[in-house]
Amino acid sequence: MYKAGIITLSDSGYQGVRKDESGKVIKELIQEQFEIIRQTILPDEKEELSLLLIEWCQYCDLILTTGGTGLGVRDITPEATINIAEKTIPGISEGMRMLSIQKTPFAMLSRGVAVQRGKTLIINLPGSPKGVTENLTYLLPILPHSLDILT
Ligand code: MTE
Ligand code: CU1
Repeated sequence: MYKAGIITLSDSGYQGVRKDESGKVIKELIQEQFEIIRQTILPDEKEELSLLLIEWCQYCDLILTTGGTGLGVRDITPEATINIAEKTIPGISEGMRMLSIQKTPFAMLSRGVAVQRGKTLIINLPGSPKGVTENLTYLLPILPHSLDILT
């Protein structure tokens, strides 16, 4: 089984004023196919996320983030991810937006990226539980082959 890490980016989730529904949804959706070895909530801080991604890339084959992909001043997930990336994989994020735009035009506002660092695949999902479910269900079938190529 490939090893996965899940990171929720949310200032309010980090402070404990909001429940982390999206992180929970990711866990439920992937736990049969992946061994989840790390799961946490971070505030929307670029440097903090970049450092954690670098660390987790040593242990995880797949890292999924949720939240912080929009246009808010505090939304820094794509930038923090690109900062530590070796390659970007535009097709994954293009596919996610293509799918999501058919459900809501607001999907145009998600700036999430998918990248490779070492043998790890990192994918930014939007913050809402609905967005997570829609995108991850669509993505799941291509993940095993993507990871086979990386490792
Ligand atoms: N994608 C899907 N599939 N479903 C959604 O409801 N919401 C959008 C978008 N992507 C949405 C979606 C909205 S409203 C925003 S603002 C962006 O994701 C960014 O969300 P985030 O900042 O929480 O990551
Ligand atoms: Cu929005």
